[in-house]
Amino acid sequence: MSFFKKLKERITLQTDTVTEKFKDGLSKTRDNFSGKVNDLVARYRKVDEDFFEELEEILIQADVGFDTVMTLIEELKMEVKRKNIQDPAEVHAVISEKLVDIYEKGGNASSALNIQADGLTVILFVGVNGVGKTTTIGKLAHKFKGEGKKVVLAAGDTFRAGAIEQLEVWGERVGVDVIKQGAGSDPAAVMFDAVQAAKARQADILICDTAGRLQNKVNLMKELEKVKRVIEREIPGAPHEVLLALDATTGQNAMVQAKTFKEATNVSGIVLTKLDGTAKGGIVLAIRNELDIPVKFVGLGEKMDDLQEFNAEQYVYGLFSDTIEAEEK
Ligand SMILES: Nc1nc2c(ncn2[C@@H]2O[C@H](COP(=O)(O)OP(=O)(O)O)[C@@H](O)[C@H]2O)c(=O)[nH]1
Ligand SMILES: [Mg+2]
Repeated sequence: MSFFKKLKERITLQTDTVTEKFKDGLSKTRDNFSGKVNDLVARYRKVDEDFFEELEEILIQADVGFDTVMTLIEELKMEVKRKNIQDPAEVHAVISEKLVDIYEKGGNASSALNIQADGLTVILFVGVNGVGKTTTIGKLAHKFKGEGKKVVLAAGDTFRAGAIEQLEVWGERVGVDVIKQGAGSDPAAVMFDAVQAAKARQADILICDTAGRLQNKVNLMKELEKVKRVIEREIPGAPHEVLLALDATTGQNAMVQAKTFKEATNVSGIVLTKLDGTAKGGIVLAIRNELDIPVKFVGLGEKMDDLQEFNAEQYVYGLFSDTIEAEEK
């Protein structure tokens, strides 16, 4: 069976709405990246060194990341040789297969959150200003609420003007409580209050917003450590997830932020926001490979239900859906 067929079979195990979300959210990348691959395949009559060189360039331009591209091209060459593929059109399926492989290989690829079976689960959001932390918290609260969980939000960004109000708006929209103090107050004190409130209200999930200032690594580390210490003291083992929000439209900058945060704190997963806003959605692969932190969620739009659990197969299907659906006909 062809890989495209297998891919199609596997993703239909999930709902069509998930597939549609990924397809919609990846449309810019698909037009850009897959469009170029299609064009490449059409221009070459056989798979040769020049073909691979052009493909390498296309992948680099899609922000897949240099090291990842090198590995991918090596593996593609081997596979093409092994299967004795001559026709460039057949390389399409091999590329998509390798993209899924490259994402899933090396373990630690699961997008599942560490949710406690009993008692409170605490999720801490970190990331620089404007990447989409507060928005993602709102979306995630909506998702949990839909699963019948009781959710409390902590307005830990006491630094940025309007940040508390923004979280409150999300709280109202979604219908969950927001624990806050005044602007400028100590984020660690807000976290303390929020943990007490979450316990008293027998919440299942506490999601904590934080400020995104990043003047220097020492300050960042100090502030995050203080917030984490307070949470941990109140709930041993918490926070159960530290999710780093990264803006997909910022490319290499997002990689640099990820490295900084990874050095400063234990990041358990990444939320890659605004994937819908970039034509360079290959950044998912670069993050996965160069940082070895799983991408747990992707932001595919600004609406409440535009947050999806990351799934490598849905992602690759979203990249190549035009080709796959054309082949079916
Ligand atoms: N298109 C799109 N916009 C997003 C997404 N996530 C967040 N945003 C927008 O990014 C901007 C900054 O988000 P915000 O949550 O305030 O970032 P924060 O400073 O990290 O809390 C807002 O205008 C959001 O609507 C996404 O997945 N897609
Ligand atoms: Mg915010």
